Amino acid sequence: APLGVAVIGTGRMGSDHVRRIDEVISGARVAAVVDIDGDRAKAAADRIEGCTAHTDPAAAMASAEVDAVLIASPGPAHEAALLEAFARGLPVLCEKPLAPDAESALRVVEAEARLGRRLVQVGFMRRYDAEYRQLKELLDGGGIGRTLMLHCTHRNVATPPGYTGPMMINDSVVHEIDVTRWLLGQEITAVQVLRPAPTASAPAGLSDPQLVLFETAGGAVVDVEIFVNCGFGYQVRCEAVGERGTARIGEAHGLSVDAAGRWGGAIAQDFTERFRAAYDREVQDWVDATRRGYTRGPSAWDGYAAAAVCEAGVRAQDTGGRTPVLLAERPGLYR
Ligand code: ISE
Repeated sequence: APLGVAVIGTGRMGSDHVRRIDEVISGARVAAVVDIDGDRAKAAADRIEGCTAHTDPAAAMASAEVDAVLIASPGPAHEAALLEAFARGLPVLCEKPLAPDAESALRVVEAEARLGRRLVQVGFMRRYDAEYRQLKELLDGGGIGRTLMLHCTHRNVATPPGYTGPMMINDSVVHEIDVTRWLLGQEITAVQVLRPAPTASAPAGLSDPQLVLFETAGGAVVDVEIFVNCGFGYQVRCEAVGERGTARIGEAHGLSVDAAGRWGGAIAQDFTERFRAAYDREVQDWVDATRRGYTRGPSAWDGYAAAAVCEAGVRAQDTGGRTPVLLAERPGLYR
């Protein structure tokens, strides 16, 4: 029988995942949807045969039709939903952030460690992007020698109303935090943030762009340009500089047209477009592993470590200083 998934939260990511499970993924079906807005939950459920609508995550998880949970509600609601899923032994794909701060993320890690087995995969979907996987394979295979530096670019077209400086770290740079830890296999030990005079396109009070610097346990240095009102497109790039060469991703532009005396192509406008295939692969891989009875991919520890680096990053934005990252001890489950 297909895996019955409860999708919690029917906002931008949640409704995209409902569509994905319904139309793209094999071996799973949307058995329940949850939203604090009952009308919105019902509207989503009505489009899918045999899908029930709920306003309370616990009620959805209690359904006999539900075998696994996809959490796509706002970050502050994640911890309670995760602990409920643990209590029922239900596997979870949890959108980032695992939890909004390091302290609550560590509580989730400790709760899962007490269970003694992994139930959580965190939604760091770049690990499923074809280009990032190629880069990881190259670095792991020693193709360019030891990695000395990463140069990363992360640009968004524009920010929605209410967007704040800390969100540049917590919502956006968090992906480079995960990518750095994953590509290098090293923890991030310190963060600094430099702020050029802001673009006139940024809303008043938002210091945009920023240059975020990481140091890693193995002595690598990583720079991240985060520019969330660049105006022209969604761009994510990464160049690894090794002892014997360099490697770049994020420059593939698909269709290129030469006409009327010009060459060029289109730039993606947002992450659902740029990372569509990565999201598909991520959710399919979660479904496949879950049906076979195990959990793999980015772990709760990865979610916690990212939250700890984000906290240091937000402090570094405020102080302008070099801010060390202090991590708790890694439980044996994640070694
Ligand atoms: C958004 O929350 C994401 O997760 C995207 O992947 C990221 O690129 C974007 O900057 C964030 O706002």
